[in-house]
Amino acid sequence: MKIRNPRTGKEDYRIKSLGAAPIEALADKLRAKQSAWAASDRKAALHALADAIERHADAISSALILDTGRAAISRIEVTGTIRLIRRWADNADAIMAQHAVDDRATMIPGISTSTRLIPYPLVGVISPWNFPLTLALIDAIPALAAGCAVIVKPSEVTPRFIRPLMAAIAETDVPLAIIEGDGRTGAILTYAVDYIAFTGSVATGRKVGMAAADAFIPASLELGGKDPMIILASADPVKAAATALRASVVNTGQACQSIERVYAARDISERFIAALVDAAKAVRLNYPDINVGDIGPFIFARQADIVRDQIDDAVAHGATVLSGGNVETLGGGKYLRPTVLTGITPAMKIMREETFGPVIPVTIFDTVDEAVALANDSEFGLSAAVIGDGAESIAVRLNAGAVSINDGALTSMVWEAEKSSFGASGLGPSRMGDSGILRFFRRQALIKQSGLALPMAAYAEEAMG
Ligand code: TXE
Repeated sequence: MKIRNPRTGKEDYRIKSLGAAPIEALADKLRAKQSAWAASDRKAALHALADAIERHADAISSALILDTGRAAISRIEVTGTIRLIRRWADNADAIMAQHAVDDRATMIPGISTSTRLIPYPLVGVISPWNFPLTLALIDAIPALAAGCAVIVKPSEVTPRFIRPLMAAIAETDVPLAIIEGDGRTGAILTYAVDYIAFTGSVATGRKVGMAAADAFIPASLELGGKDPMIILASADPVKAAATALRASVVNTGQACQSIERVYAARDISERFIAALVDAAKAVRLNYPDINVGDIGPFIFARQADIVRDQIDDAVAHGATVLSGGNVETLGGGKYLRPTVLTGITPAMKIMREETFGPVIPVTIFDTVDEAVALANDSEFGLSAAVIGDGAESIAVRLNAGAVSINDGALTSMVWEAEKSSFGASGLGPSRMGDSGILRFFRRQALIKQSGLALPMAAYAEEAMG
C-alpha cells in the first residue's frame, strides 16, 4: 500500500498488509512465550521496554512527525507513552493484589474462596491515526502488565512509526508485536486473538464488535464522540472561550474527546462568541514551518472532505461562518483554520455526525434544562464539559462517560478515573482506571471446603422440610 504524507500530499511510504498465514504464525509464536511472560517479573521488563523506547525516541518521534504532520504533539506522544509504561509497571502489582484475594470466608461456615486472575493469553489491539503511538499502546501496555502477549495493528494511515517502534521492542523480550496492515489485516487479527481492544470510528467499531461476538471473545470498543460543552451564564465568557477553543482544536480537532458542540447561555453569548472568534483567528497553522504554529494539517485526507461537507451543509441550512470555514491546500497538505459557526440547528450534520476537525458550532440557550436536553440529544456519549457555577449539578445530568467541570477534554490528560462510553461511543470495560488492566483477566474462583461435604441425605424431602 502507498501511504500519503499529510504535509506534502505525496505517497512517499509503502507498507505491505500482513495476511492470515503470517498473522497466525506470529500469534503462535507469542502464545508460546506468554505463559513464561505471565510468570515473569513484568515490572522490570516493562521498565526495560520504556528504556528501549527512550533510546529510540528520536527515530520514533521523527516517524510520528511524518505520519501526522505535527511535531510537538508527536514528541509528547513518545514521552507520554514512556510515562504510561512506567506507571503501569509500577502500579500493576498493587491493583492485582487487591483483586486476587486468598481464603476469603463465605456465608457458609467451613467454606472459603480464593480468586485467581488469569490473563487472556493473546490480546489484539487495533488503533486509529489521530494519536498513532498513544492509541497503539494505551491498551497494549496494561495487557502486557496483566501477563498477556499482545499484537497491535495500527492504522494504515499512519504506519511510519511502526518500524522504529519494533526496533526498540526488539531490544527487549516483551511479547509485543506491532504489525502493518489495513482493515483486512485487522479483521484477520480479530479471529487470531483471545481479546480485542479497538479504537476508531463507530462504523468500524460495530464491525469489530460483531466479529468479536462471532469469534466468541471479549471486546473493548473506544469509538467516536460528539462532545458537548455547556457554558453557563455565571461563566467568565473570555476564559470560557479560551477553554472551548483549546478543547476543540488541539491536534486539529482530531481527538475523540474534542469538544464538537458548544452551548452558550444567552446572557453571556455575545461576549463569549466575540472572544471565541478573536481567539480562533489568532490560531496559527504550522505551515510552512512545522516548528512554528498551533495546528497541523488533517492527518487523513478524507477527514478534510468530511469536515468541508459538514460546513457546507450547515451554511446551506442557514449557519453563519464567523472564522475559518475553508479547507486550504498548502504545500500539498490540507489545512482548516478554526471555524466558528452560529445560526446552528440540531438537525445539521455538523451537530449530528462526528466532525473530527477544528470546527466549533455555537448554539445559544435560555434555560439550563434546554441546554441539558440539547447536549443529550445525540447518538454519542463519550465525554462532555460544563463551565460555570454549579456545573457539577448539571454534569450529573449528561449522558457521557466523563464530564470535565470548569475545563474541557480532561480525559486527554487524566486517566485515573474509570469511565464507560455512553451511546454509540463505545462498548466494554473502561480503558481508564484500574479497569484498564483488570479487563484483561478471566477470574478463577477456588472454593474450598474445610468442613464436611454435604451427603445426599441432606437433600432428602424430610431433611429439607
Ligand atoms: O477509521 P477506522 P479511522 C474515532 C474518531 C474517528 C475515527 C478515526 O472519532 O471517527 O476513530 O478512525 C482498522 N476489522 N476515534 O479513520 O476505520 C483500521 O485499519 C478490523 C475514537 O482510522 O475506525 C484502523 O487500524 N479492523 C477514539 C482502525 O480499524 C478494521 C480515539 C480504525 O480505523 C476494519 C481515536 C475491520 N473491518 C479515534 N476496518 C476514542 N474514543 O478513544 C478498519 N479497521
